[in-house]
Amino acid sequence: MSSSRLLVTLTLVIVIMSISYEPFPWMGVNASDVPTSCYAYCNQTFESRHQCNKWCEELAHKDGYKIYGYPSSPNPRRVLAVLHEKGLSFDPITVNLTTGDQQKPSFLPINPFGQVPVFLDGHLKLIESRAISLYIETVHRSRGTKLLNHKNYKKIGTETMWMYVESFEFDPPASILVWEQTIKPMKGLKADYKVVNETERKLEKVLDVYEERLKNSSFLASNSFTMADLFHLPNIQYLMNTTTKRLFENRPKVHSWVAKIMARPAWKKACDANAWYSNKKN
Ligand SMILES: N[C@@H](CCC(=O)N[C@@H](CS)C(=O)NCC(=O)O)C(=O)O
Ligand SMILES: *[C@@H]1O[C@H](CO)[C@@H](O)[C@H](O)[C@H]1NC(C)=O
Ligand SMILES: *[C@@H]1O[C@H](CO)[C@@H](O)[C@H](O)[C@H]1NC(C)=O
Ligand SMILES: *[C@@H]1O[C@H](CO)[C@@H](O)[C@H](O)[C@H]1NC(C)=O
Ligand SMILES: *[C@@H]1O[C@H](CO)[C@@H](O)[C@H](O)[C@H]1NC(C)=O
Ligand SMILES: *[C@@H]1O[C@H](CO)[C@@H](O)[C@H](O)[C@H]1NC(C)=O
Ligand SMILES: *[C@@H]1O[C@H](CO)[C@@H](O)[C@H](O)[C@H]1NC(C)=O
Repeated sequence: MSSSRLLVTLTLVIVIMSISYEPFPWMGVNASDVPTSCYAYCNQTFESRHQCNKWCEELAHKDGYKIYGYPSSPNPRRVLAVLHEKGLSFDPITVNLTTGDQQKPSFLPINPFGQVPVFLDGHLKLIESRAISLYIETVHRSRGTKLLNHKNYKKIGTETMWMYVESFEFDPPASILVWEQTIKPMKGLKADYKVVNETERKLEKVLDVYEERLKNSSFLASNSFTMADLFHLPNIQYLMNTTTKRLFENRPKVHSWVAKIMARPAWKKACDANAWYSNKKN
């Protein structure tokens, strides 16, 4: 077969495929699985594919994001902070954690771990606040605050490293301290000060590392605010209302970092219960 005949045949195949099949038959993509605001997603996956962009246009903002959460609970706030940084709306679905709604048979099929947040984007369901945050940032990379680098491998490496430091070094002691000093008293239980004392020693070791790092860098992963900083906010917000606050204040660089990240308007909105209830669509 000559190369020009091959070209004609190939073109014909492509034309027939694109008129007789659903968009993206090669990917097995279900139209209802495409993210709400799918332009960025589309461009990332199918660079400059006219068909995809057209399709996105029809779907964009057809469905809103839905988030199961509870206004005062720390982990959903991580996702809310990302949504507000990106300027995205969402439909809040309140799961009353004080009455144990997260363990009810109606909620367990939604998240068998019995926890919030749960995030819905059409047919896509995600749990784990950090995974949800990364999904939103990836889909909406060119919208609102740029929370991660998506191009430079070394920057991606450094940002990923600090996100994991938060998850595996900072969060374990910080969430124990929040549990003992904030959640337990709310449930009418007494804090165990032996545990608080031991756990504070662990947190101090982490904050010493942060203090050194922040001598060289305005924020943990770079000189601008990133997802790595944002991930810390839910625990820090609560710890600043306990005696553990002094561990942050005793370290000047950590102290000013905390002040900067807590002052972000998106974070204030994430902590505002009224914003939770009034966020139905922009
Ligand atoms: N690793 C999960 C943790 C989720 C989590 O612990 N959520 C808390 C609220 S902040 C919860 O639902 N607690 C209810 C329970 O465990 O009964 C995430 O980051 O999303
Ligand atoms: C595609 O979406 C429809 C709802 O529009 C759903 O019923 C169907 O199960 C989905 N198919 C796949 C393969 O996910
Ligand atoms: C995606 O591509 C279209 C067409 O090239 C462009 O108009 C649009 O701004 C792009 N969107 C994003 C989020 O980059
Ligand atoms: C959760 O339920 C309790 C007890 O019924 C109620 O007092 C509280 O206001 C509810 N919280 C929210 C956020 O709806
Ligand atoms: C915490 O532990 C240290 C050493 O283990 C001890 O010296 C200190 O008194 C304890 N503080 C409290 C408040 O229990
Ligand atoms: C801070 O920068 C100095 C000079 O560039 C370097 O020697 C040091 O290792 C850096 N410290 C950290 C914690 O990155
Ligand atoms: C701070 O803690 C006190 C009691 O320890 C509590 O009454 C108050 O509501 C808390 N404030 C916030 C903003 O959580």
